[in-house]
Amino acid sequence: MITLLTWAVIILAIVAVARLVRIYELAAEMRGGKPQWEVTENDNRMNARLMMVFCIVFFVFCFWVFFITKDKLLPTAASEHGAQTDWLFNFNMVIITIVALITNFCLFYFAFKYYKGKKNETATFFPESHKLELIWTVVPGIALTVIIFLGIKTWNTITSPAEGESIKMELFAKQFDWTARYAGKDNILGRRLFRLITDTNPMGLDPTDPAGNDDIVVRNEFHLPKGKQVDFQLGSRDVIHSAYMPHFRAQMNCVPGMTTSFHYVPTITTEDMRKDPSVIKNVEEANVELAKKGEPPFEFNYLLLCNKICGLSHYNMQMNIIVDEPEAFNAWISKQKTVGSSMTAETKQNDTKIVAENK
Ligand SMILES: [Cu+2]
Repeated sequence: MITLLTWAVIILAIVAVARLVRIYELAAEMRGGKPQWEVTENDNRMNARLMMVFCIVFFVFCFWVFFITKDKLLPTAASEHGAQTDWLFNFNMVIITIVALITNFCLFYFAFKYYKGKKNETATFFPESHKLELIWTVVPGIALTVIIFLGIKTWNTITSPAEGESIKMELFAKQFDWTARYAGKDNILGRRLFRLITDTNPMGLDPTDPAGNDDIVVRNEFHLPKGKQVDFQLGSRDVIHSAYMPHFRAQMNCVPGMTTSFHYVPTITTEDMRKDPSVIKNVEEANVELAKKGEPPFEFNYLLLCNKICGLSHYNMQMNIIVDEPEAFNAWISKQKTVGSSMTAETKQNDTKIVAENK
């Protein structure tokens, strides 16, 4: 409420000043001063100087905003390719910043420098210059080619099928939660059939597929081993969702009726990431706010989020990811129940019947 009142006062003050200036102008004209539409040398000089003032204030403002918000950007990349995409992002930002500084400075500086028109002097007539056109075509052309080439090269390595040894797993989306499934000992994910989806078999896993027996289904959180390639297969039960794992710089759509994929190598364990200065700072800040509200403090966790607005509880669609050292990961996964051992006999029987009917 106070802020609303403050804004109202500021806006009214601006309006009042504008009206006062107008009254002053009209009064000056009535006293026989210069007509208000006449632009004098003084007016031009004033505007030229204001151009330079605006240019400097604008630049300072941009750098200040960047400086105060840089900690709010994503923390250190926690995957191998994440370091590459971050490098690309920074490379692009440096080029953009340099070009923006030069072009915007020129824009304001020339308005400042040439505010004074000289009598009997006309502007140079400059209809065409092939040299100039060649420069402004070739230079941005080369810059864009370099940027696009580096971008495509990185994109292709990230999105190409996983090569070599990898842990296969599936991230399955539905309104409004995630389920993670590991391919188990055989490293082959069992079949899913949408006709089998029921309350007791929410993913529609096919009990007649032997590859699915050793699969492991987990909810709430899933673990990943550090330094091992993880090959994700992504699916959706209802609408388009998007699996977004910001710390690993990974995002891929989950589309009903088709399978998409993404693979990456986690490089920092959850434990080590909690010691990262940028993470510590943000967690401390957040905990100060939580303490004010009397809520318990929280600890950093990697997240799987949904990044497609998929319905009412979209905002709540998240799952924690724990990156462990490989030994700890193996110990954790060996304790999880397989699909074969957790599916009830009744579900198995019903689903086997449905599969047979639909053959
Ligand atoms: Cu979603």
